[in-house]
Amino acid sequence: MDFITYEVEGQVGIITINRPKALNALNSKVLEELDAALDAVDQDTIRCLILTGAGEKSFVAGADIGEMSTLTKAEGEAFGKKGNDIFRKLETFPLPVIAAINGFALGGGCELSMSCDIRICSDNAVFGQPEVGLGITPGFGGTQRLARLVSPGMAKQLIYTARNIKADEAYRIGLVNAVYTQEELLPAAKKMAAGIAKNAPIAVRNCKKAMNEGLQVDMDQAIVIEEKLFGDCFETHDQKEGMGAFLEKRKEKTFTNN
Ligand code: DAK
Repeated sequence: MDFITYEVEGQVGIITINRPKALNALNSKVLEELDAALDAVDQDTIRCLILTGAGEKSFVAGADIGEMSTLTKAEGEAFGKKGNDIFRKLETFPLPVIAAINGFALGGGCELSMSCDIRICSDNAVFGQPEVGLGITPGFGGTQRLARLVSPGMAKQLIYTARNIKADEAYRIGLVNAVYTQEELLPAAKKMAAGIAKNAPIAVRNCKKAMNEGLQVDMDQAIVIEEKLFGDCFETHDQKEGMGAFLEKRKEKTFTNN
């Protein structure tokens, strides 16, 4: 791959968007490679993914403006679908995904981070949806995910004004969970990922599914989704191991993803 690197450290997979000369902007090739990288993740052994950008300046500075500038209506729709399909794949991916946002997260970059489960960032991170200044709407789910993650009023303010915000404001409005220095960011992401990876993987996966699906429906339906996924855990080895370890006062647990 030219623009994506994938490394495995223990049970954690690290996907890096690696196009630093263009501040990791998303062109079609980057999107296709990200799609292929997700397909290649070994879901039997990997328990958590980290998504980050190469270099010290940018996570992803948006969709590639050069590539987009000449699109026709039909091509624009096709480009939007390509991105949306991949972002949705990430959002519904059976493993938790932590976005380690190491700089600019603008437009499609902010939208990419919002397709991840958890966002943490470096203190030089900058977030924004600058699309209306370019004559377009956010096209990779920004109007939908930002309004769900922060308050609808705050999402509308950020999107209508196209104003960028810094890490501290992103933290204050709940867009990111924590802010670190550049040096601390990846180690913090890896530590969080390791904390997730030690837990029962099917239970973690079911929690992601329950929260993702439950947030789309009313509480009566949501609680049924949770009940079903809760019940499913009782067919797993890992439920027996987790509860067995507690009852036997054992510290070591061997979760097998079964
Ligand atoms: N696209 C392409 N190239 C980019 C880029 C981008 N988004 N952002 C930066 N680059 C390139 C620059 O052109 C420059 O390349 P060279 O000139 O060196 O060849 C290189 O990266 C370094 O950038 P700068 O020289 O500008 O660096 P600065 O530090 O001065 O400024 C900056 C950094 C991030 C403030 C600035 O680069 C900037 O404002 N970039 C654009 C940010 C932006 O507006 N991003 C949002 C793009 S809109 C859709 C689906 C999705 C979308 C739209 C439609 N459909 C449904 C069809 C998504 C839209 C977006 O993401």
